[in-house]
Amino acid sequence: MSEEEKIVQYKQVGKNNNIVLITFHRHKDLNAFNSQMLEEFEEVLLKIKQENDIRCVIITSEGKSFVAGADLKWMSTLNEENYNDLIAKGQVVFELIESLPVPVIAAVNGYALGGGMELSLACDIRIASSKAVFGQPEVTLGLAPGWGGTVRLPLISGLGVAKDLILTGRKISADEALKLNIVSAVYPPEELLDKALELAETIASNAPIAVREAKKVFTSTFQEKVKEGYRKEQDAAKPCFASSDLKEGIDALFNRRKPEFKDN
Ligand code: DAK
Repeated sequence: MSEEEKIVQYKQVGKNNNIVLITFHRHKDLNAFNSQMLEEFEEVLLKIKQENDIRCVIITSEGKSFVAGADLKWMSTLNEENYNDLIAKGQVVFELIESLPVPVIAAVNGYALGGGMELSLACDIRIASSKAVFGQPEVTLGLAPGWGGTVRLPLISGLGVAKDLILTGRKISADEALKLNIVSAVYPPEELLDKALELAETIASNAPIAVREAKKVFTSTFQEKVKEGYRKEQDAAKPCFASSDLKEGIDALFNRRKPEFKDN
């Protein structure tokens, strides 16, 4: 497959060519994560991990969606026997972001829902377009978050806000995400990428050893908490994948109707 055909594309940018810009190209499905996208993303992150000259990474997408979560068409093919393939891969890839030696900025251009919001939470810094929409709508589909949302969101926004967002499944605007400390700044859509680059250049101009060591302290301090949260999310997934409510939730979403959950 040529580079242009890939879902996850990347290039080196910036004054000294030492910033990596990763963009997702699965517009037709609003950049929802399927297994190919997760594989490609992992491959790119592993390449970056081995590079010594990179100083910062930016993750973004074009269009109206950053990442609309896990691919629900793919998810609806899973059950309590094989759901672990999905959960494990997403967890591993998002942990890889935290284990990169350089800072990662999420430039959230549009929908960041479910796994898409969790991706942004795994990044070191989040900035957003004024058109971005955040949310952890898993419970509205019959699921509990599975890619670190229950552990990273409370660390970032505080437990009360995390419980509000995860238990209601409500979507919030970029401005509300700013008020809730989920993002550091909100910009007009046409300025987002330039602002992300500006931020990346600031980081790239700082002492590389000091930046790497600072990030390493954050990662190692919270690593055990994240791993423990991941294990608990895996346990929480089992009854959800065994339930008929999950099928109902996904079917209702695709058919644009209200789900009728039966608690089984
Ligand atoms: N998966 C697959 N396709 C999706 C998608 C998704 N998450 N989101 C959107 N699409 C597709 C739509 O089906 C539609 O495809 P076509 O019908 O054109 O073929 C196309 O993208 C455009 O979507 P819409 O027509 O719906 O566009 P609208 O502008 O009307 O609405 C929307 C945009 C983002 C509000 C809406 O598409 C939407 O609500 N999408 C679902 C978003 C969502 O609920 N995301 C969270 C997914 S849950 C776990 C592991 C992982 C996870 C959880 C647990 N363990 C195993 C425990 C992760 C969970 C999630 O991420």
